[in-house]
Amino acid sequence: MTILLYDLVGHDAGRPFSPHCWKAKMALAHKGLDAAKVPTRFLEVPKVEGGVSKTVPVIRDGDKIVADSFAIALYLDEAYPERPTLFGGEGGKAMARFVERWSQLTIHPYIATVALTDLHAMQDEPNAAYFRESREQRYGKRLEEVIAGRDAGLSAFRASLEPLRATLTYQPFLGGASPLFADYIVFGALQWGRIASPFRLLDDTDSIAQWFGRCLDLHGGIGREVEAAA
Ligand SMILES: N[C@@H](CCC(=O)N[C@@H](CS)C(=O)NCC(=O)O)C(=O)O
Repeated sequence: MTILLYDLVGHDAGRPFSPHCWKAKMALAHKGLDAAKVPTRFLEVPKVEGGVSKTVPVIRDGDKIVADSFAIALYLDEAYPERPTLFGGEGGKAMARFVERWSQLTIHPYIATVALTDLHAMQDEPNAAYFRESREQRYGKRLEEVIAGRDAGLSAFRASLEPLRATLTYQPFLGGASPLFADYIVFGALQWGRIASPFRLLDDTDSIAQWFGRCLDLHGGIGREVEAAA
């Protein structure tokens, strides 16, 4: 039976933007599993599969429902052990958790501040109102005030990626010679920025931009099915 993936979209269902949903999509593709995407708007998230989660991604695989991108990757590796591994074993799972925390705590906050108004503009009216209210409550200021610091923060952001840049001098992927879920974690964050906002997070000559290009090419180039924001 085809796996269902609830995938966050705005008014254009052809431009799914969520970093965590991208992680899940890359994980499914890595395992060679077909998934039917269910376009889901912010206000629909609490109703997914009878309200199993406050967030997407959520997948349904037969009777099994799994929420949270990391839990989905763990589930897929356990349920489909004969297919290519996402973690390369127990140690790989533990280290992917470090990459997930690093991405969440170091990469996500800056991309969120860059893309907030663009993400708002991607929503239809009721979802835009929800997005503005929930995010302005979270940040304690207007979206426009949050993004005002993005130019000033760019060089610090690029410098904060040095651990990734330095790692890529040893190996083409975080997973080594080929990608693992750790790559998709960071990919998801940068793909979110690429789809939501024309703001240039990376210089083209940056080795991270080259690694990101390699990730966009993976699995038949699924990452390129959605064009970069212009
Ligand atoms: N730890 C979760 C985070 C998922 C998450 O934050 N999803 C966001 C979209 S990127 C969401 O569904 N937000 C719902 C909302 O803001 O109402 C994961 O990795 O799946």
